[in-house]
Amino acid sequence: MKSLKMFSVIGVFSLALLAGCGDETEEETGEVNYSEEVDYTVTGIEPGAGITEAVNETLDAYDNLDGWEQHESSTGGMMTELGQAIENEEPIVIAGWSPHHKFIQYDLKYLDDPEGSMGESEYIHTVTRNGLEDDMPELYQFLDSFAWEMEDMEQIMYDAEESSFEQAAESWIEDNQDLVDEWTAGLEEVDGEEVSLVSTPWESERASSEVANQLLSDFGYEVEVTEVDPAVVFESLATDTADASLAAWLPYTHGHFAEENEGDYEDLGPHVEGARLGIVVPEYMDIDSIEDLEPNE
Ligand code: PBE
Repeated sequence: MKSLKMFSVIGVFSLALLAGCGDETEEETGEVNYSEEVDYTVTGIEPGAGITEAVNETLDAYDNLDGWEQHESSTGGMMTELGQAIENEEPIVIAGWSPHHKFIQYDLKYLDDPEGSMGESEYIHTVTRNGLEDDMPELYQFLDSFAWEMEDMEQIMYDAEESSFEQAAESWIEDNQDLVDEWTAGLEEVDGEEVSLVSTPWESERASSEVANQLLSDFGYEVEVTEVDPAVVFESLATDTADASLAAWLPYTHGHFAEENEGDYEDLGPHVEGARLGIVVPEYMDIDSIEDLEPNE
């Protein structure tokens, strides 16, 4: 299908050349140059995010992205620009990831990434400081059991848009009592034992931390959730300034922070699979691959 379309495009183009009218403008031929329209810019998010670095690597990895830049701002800023572009049906190229409610809100697609520079399958891992298993075995057991699906996280993120993470997590817990009972099976009531969870400011991590916070608080733990940059998540565990985190995107997004701190923290494995980073565009844009973008020459 795709190659047929290619042939006909080349066919029309060479006919046009033969007829001596090869200097038609893009508008006359009905072809749009999305790359020019987006000003050769990927709309990115916070400078400290793993995805920001992945986008920079992507700009280096593809020859056709010569002259492109990433506009770093914030997740809120990116979402505002995305919303405006979609309202006006204009092209936009963003740093995108799942799970995130933008995929429920809008029709978006990941561009193919033949160089794999945005990583492949990602998992969100539970990580702890060394020694937590000995110090707080029940808490460790709970963290080790904590595992769910992308849809669970997306549900909370989506509901939180209309209410708050507190309320969204509370109703998710109510609706998923069986699963939650499995996680908390080994927990005994404690009297204000302190737990310090370290997290990042993105919605997926707000969802997971809030669920853990509410469940542990119900058992009498005094939970503190601190939101920091991904680099600091790993540092806090390695220096024993935090007990645990549900915010480690691996193997790619936070891979180098994990490497830098190897041996100084413990990885309990993924609590969710199916996460992903990518270069994302609205469905209405007629391109499928990062390679369909054009250099700024
Ligand atoms: N994210 C969401 C984060 C992790 C969670 C993909 C924007 C990042 O570090 O890139």
